[in-house]
Amino acid sequence: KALEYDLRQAVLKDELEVHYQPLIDIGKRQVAAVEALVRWRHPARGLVSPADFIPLAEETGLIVSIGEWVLETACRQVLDWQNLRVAVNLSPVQFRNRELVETVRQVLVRTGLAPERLELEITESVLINDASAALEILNGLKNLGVKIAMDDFGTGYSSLGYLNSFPFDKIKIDKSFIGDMDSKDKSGAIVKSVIGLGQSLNMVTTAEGVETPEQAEFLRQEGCDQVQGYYFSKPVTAPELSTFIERWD
Ligand code: G
Ligand code: G
Ligand code: MN
Ligand code: NA
Repeated sequence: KALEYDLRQAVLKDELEVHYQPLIDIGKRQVAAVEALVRWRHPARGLVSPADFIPLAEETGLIVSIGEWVLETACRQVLDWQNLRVAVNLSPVQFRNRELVETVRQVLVRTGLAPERLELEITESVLINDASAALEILNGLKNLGVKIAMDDFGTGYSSLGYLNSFPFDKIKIDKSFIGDMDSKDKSGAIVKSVIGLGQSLNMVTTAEGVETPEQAEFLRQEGCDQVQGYYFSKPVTAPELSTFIERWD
């Protein structure tokens, strides 16, 4: 309860921040996009991880206003970074809200961001409950011109039917597979086949949780399009990301 009160205040008191993690295009050796990841700078607790407050925000419905704030902040911020795209995570709770498509449309209008520079990341849990409602919303978002990414691919049920039935532009291979590649032969084989799957379906493939040069090299050889992880950069503040981009060029 105390945390719930604090979280309501956090929105009003401007205690939330968006951090950004680069996604590197392996072929072009360029920063292609950034993923927006919310943080809470709590006056007493310090920097609170979203893993510790997103569930509460979802239970209380606060995620709808927090999510809209993250979306608008990230869309505005990425205007500073020439032609980079920005990826924003959507909660299943936001997806249950019929207003989502209109909210995204309005944020694009208010910020003036070109729709194709916005990528919305969803997990398959969004699709499980009511697939036809989810499809309608996804099609609505696609009609705005934004891109849709399947996040954490390989966890959950990972029904291949989802890739068939929903208009995904990108598959993000879950970091657990990348982390296990060194120790488990099977993980390398799985990563390889998901990259192949993405290629055959004309979807961009991104590997998350890349922490070593060996992992990055394996992914390059296998034709993965983008890599993201601590090996390149952890999620950082907007000014830090500007520095990262300058150094990269
Ligand atoms: O950034 P970090 O590694 O701590 O993220 C932890 C979890 O919180 C991840 O699953 C991530 O997708 C989620 N998360 C981070 N930012 C947001 C956000 O703005 N909205 C939603 N719904 N989830 C987020
Ligand atoms: O669930 P989602 O994929 O949106 O969340 C991304 C999460 O992964 C965030 O919590 C982010 O901080 C974390 N992350 C980003 N890069 C790495 C990495 O290289 N290794 C690990 N272990 N976590 C990472
Ligand atoms: Mn994500
Ligand atoms: Na993920």
